[in-house]
Amino acid sequence: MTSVLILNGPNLNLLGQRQPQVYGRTTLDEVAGMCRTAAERLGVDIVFEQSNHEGTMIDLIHATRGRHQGLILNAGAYTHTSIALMDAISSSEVPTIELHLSNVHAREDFRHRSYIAKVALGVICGFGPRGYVLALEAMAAHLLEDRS
Ligand code: CA2
Repeated sequence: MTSVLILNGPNLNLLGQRQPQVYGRTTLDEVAGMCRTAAERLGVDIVFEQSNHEGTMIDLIHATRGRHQGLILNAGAYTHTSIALMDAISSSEVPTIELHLSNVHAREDFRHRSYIAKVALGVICGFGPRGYVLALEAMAAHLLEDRS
């Protein structure tokens, strides 16, 4: 079955526990549950991961080769800084959707730059946890449906 890796970056393990005014009250475990329900409906397998470490994220992206057909990536603050993550996505050639809970374009200037967007199929931001489901729907459509 088509498999999608959903990878979350630094500090996202704190989701629902701190700064609810910015990131809401839904925990990352609850987001994972929403993704599992959506994946079942869409007919794709998912693996849901989180790491606070750039190198671990790079290893997980390298390991998509032969295992996962798509990557949904909320790289957290590494989005705005990491050429290394950008290079990992390019070298793995895995179709990638960049995802953010918040609307990064309505926030500080330093969040407007994304190295991930340069190598992504597309970007979804500003829809909170629902963005994960939207990203899965977009990825399933890209991988499973006629793209003409
Ligand atoms: O909006 C997003 O999803 C972000 O990727 C979240 C990152 C931020 O650096 C990006 O600019 C946008 C921050 C993740 C921090 O997550 C926390 C969650 C709850 C409490 C504290 C931090």
